Amino acid sequence: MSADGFAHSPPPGARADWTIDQGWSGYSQAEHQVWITLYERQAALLPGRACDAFLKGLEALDLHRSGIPDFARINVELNRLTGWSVVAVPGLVPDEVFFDHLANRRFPAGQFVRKPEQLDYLQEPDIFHDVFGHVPMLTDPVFADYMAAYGRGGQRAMRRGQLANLARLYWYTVEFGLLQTPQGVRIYGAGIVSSRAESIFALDDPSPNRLAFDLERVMRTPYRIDDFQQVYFVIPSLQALLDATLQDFGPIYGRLDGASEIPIAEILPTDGVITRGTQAYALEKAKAAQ
Ligand code: HBI
Ligand code: FE
Repeated sequence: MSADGFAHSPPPGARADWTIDQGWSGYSQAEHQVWITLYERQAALLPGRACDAFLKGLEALDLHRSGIPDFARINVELNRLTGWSVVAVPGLVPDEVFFDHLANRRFPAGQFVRKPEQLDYLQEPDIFHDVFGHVPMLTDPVFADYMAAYGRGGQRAMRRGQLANLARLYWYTVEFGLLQTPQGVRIYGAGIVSSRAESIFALDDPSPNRLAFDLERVMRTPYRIDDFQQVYFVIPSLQALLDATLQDFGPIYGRLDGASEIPIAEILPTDGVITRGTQAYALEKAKAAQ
């Protein structure tokens, strides 16, 4: 039973766990070309922006220019490295299905490819967002453990009605996380690394806040689903992220129950500030929308 109380049944053609066959031989040349165009744009941009674990993962899985990867091929190496595998799904799956896959080291990746006119942004994760954005980090043993721990945490959070807080943790780490390194701040979040514009904005633009990661603070912070983030959280290491999830969330959930949401652009006196943003981008967009 999912969080909204309805038992979701899988769409026609999908198995009980919502997986489908990738059908790699069925992709058209035009679909492979969309992957190639996106891959080349990001491959040119990310050295010096994406973290080492991500760049090493791209190489390890041989995700390259020739087109959409065949999951059967990349799973051999991914499995050997961290026990993870990529499974194809038709699109977003119910939370309880999603968490069960993660807890069992299966990453559910959209099987479909965005249209050429959606090159810059699409709301629903397609195969480029999922496989280029998320899968390379799963070759890193520490991050791979974090993602499995997140899946188990999600299952517990559902039982405790804490899904919204846990979704914020996912959003500000797995999707939009930044990592402090001796060479400077680098990207590990899939939502950033799979987007040309946000790969630039997240590191270079003076508009967003960049704050030191703090698990409880992140769980109180709403996020944007329709535009660039107004705040990014920076972890000191992947190990620190994993360690943060290995604690008992019980007391945290207890404190969160009474805590108010933190306005998205606010900086608290207790925050570790890496950059104090101008919020110029978000203010500009809000004014234009009036
Ligand atoms: N399903 N396929 C897929 N991919 C996701 O990233 C995903 C999902 N279902 C739920 C979900 N993400 C979010 O609610 C997570 O925060 C749990
Ligand atoms: Fe994603």
